[in-house]
Amino acid sequence: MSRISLIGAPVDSGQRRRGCLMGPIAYRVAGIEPLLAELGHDVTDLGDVALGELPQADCVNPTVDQLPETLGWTHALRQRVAEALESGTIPVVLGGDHSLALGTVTGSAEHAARAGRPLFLLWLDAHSDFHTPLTTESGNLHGTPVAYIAGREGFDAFPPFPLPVPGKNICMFGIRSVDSAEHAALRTTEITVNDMRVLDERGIVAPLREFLDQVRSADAMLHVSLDVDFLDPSIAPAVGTTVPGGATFREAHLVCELLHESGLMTSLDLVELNPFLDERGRTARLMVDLAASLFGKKVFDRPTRSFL
Ligand code: 6HN
Ligand code: MN
Ligand code: MN
Ligand code: MN
Repeated sequence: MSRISLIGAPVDSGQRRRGCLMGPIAYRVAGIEPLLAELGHDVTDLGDVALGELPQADCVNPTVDQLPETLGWTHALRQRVAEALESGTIPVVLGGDHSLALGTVTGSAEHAARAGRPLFLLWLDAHSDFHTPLTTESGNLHGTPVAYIAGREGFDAFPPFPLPVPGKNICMFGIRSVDSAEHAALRTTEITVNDMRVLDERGIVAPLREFLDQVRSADAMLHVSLDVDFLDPSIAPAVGTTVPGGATFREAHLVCELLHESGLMTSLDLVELNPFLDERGRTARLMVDLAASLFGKKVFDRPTRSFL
């Protein structure tokens, strides 16, 4: 049994296509709270985080869009996630676009530093989100959180990241769209980039086990960030940045089931759902089902663990 805090994060400032602000409501309508409670968890919905007063902010790169809004969300979500962890619960953040991870992972890092434990990051996404505000071409800040978390330069407008996460603690799955500036920067790091080619060749189990073994032996906290576009657009159309060739229904569930069996996840983001682009709620429902898998839903209870 886990204690879970649902945190609504109607963040829409990290990109220019409106709609992600409806994400938290869609997850609630799709029944995330009763589904997790049915699995035996103690679930509290903390409601939506409000965007406080906006800071004054400017960036030398004029294409950067909605910087004050994103800074405001970063501040508010950092606090909320740190508080949820402090109170002994697992924060499950209902997004909102991926710029919200600038705040949620900061909150996790702050808590990990206080607890004296390392932080690991699992990034499930079509994109590497490794731009800085100086390298982004689109100006959309949802393409930047991993760079901030890893301590890259270029985030002068943001509060310094509490304790940058070393590249060897960061693992990406599902990657199939990386801009050239991101590619060049990623090559200088120890971040594990499991692109779709790796999944095609090795499957998802072996590389995920390698990563989780490291988390376990480091007695670390683990933040998981799940972007809708990790999934193939044929099963998850409700996202503004679809890329063909994504994870299948079973690959995605398997990742979630294995994560649950590991017992290692300490915080979770569900991001980039744009309900305005959905087909009769199917993407929202799939994301909620994946969250259920992450918290122990399975078809059949095996007498022995299949993974560990
Ligand atoms: N996401 N690399 C592209 C850009 O605009 O910087 C796409 C970013 C997608 C962001 O996956 O959350
Ligand atoms: Mn917007
Ligand atoms: Mn993303
Ligand atoms: Mn993405």
